[in-house]
Amino acid sequence: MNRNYWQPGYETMPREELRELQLARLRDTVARVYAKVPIYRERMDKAGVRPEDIRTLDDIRRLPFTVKQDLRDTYPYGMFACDMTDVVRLHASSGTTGKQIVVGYTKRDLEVWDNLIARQLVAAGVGSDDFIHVAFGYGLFTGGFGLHGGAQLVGATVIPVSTGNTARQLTIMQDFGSTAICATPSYALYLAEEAEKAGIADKLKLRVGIFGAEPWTEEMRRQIEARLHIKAFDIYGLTEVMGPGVSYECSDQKGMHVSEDHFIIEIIDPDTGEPVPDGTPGEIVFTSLTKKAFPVIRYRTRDIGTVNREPCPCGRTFARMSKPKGRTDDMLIIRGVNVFPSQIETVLINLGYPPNYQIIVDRVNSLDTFEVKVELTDDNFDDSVAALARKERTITEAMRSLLGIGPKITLVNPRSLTRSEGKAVRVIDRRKLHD
Ligand code: DLL
Repeated sequence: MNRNYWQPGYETMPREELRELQLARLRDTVARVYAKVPIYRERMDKAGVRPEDIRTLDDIRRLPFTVKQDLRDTYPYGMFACDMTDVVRLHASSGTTGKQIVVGYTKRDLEVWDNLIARQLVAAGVGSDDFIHVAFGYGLFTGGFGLHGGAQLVGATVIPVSTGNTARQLTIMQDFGSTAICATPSYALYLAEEAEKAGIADKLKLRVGIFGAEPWTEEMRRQIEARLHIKAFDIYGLTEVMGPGVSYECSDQKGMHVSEDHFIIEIIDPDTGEPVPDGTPGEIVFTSLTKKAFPVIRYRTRDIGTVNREPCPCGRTFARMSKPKGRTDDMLIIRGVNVFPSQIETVLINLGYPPNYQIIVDRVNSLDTFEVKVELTDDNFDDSVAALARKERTITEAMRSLLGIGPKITLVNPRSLTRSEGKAVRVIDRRKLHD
């Protein structure tokens, strides 16, 4: 058996068969949510669609969308589709605004979840010989426990470190011989920085990293790979849909395979809700096909990406989604120009700066101000005032040519911006305070 598949029967299933499986599972899910979840039944009644109207996969478009607000409005258990006695685990997403949302899993849901995580670990070449250092947060966040279950299932030795206490993480990595690390990319980079400072970056046994939970660029991937001496893989997921485990990279690394036997992916125009052609960017929408406790129908993720259904050299038949470029709600509109933090990251890394930055947007006399704080490295930190000013101008101009708008650049001391142990906070938008 090819070591890089966990469940070859599903991962390489001919697409025609896969579509049949999806349709059967979709019909089952729609019938269940119609019977058990009032908000789905009311929405479907209003749209004039009944479960038996779902006869082909295209009929999914007749179903109403679900959005995060629906989860908030039904907080905590209003969208659960099974008896609470069958729910064996809860997770939650804190979110930066508003009430948190709660999701749940039955025993069977957890088994599926473990298998989906196992798929992505195995696709990254991780196996039973590995020592997997799980530095995603354990707790209500899905990252820690999600990776944990899958890592155990493949028979690896799991090191459930969770986040925090970076010095201790490095000691554990060295002493326990961690070979694979799972973390947010920003935390991985922080670990790399601290490992370099302690002079142990090239003494670690790490060989592979599995990263996700926040947007990161290809440039960031190269940095992490070079500094931790590993190969880095991208994984994607969200609490509402499952947590990690929704899509994963194979060794070809040209997009993330969506586990389509468990989820249907659609890409829509966020303004009209209409589907866009494959390859065209739009909002990613997921429908779960097997979840029992917390199924979701046409959940609008607010992540922006594309889908590619061309065959992949790895043999998997699952469609691939692009790295999400960012969320519709992460996109900044500054003086009428759309700016994604990932674009800032690309420019900085290409110019040789570390990907630690902070974007500060404000409004002064009704005009947007746009500042980016950029960290110097130890190598260039002693430069003269004139040299620093030149550097700031160079960065401003590089950003202006990419974005059409040039931020004020402020160079700050090496390692002076706050590091995050989970998801990095890149943007401070003070305009909200004036609204
Ligand atoms: O971040 C689940 C997760 C944990 C995924 C560990 C991967 C690894 P939430 O906290 O609900 O769940 O955040 C979900 O994070 O809608 C995306 O905007 C973003 N995100 C997750 N993975 C990626 C990725 C977890 N690989 C939100 N690239 C999603 C870009 C990602 N963005």
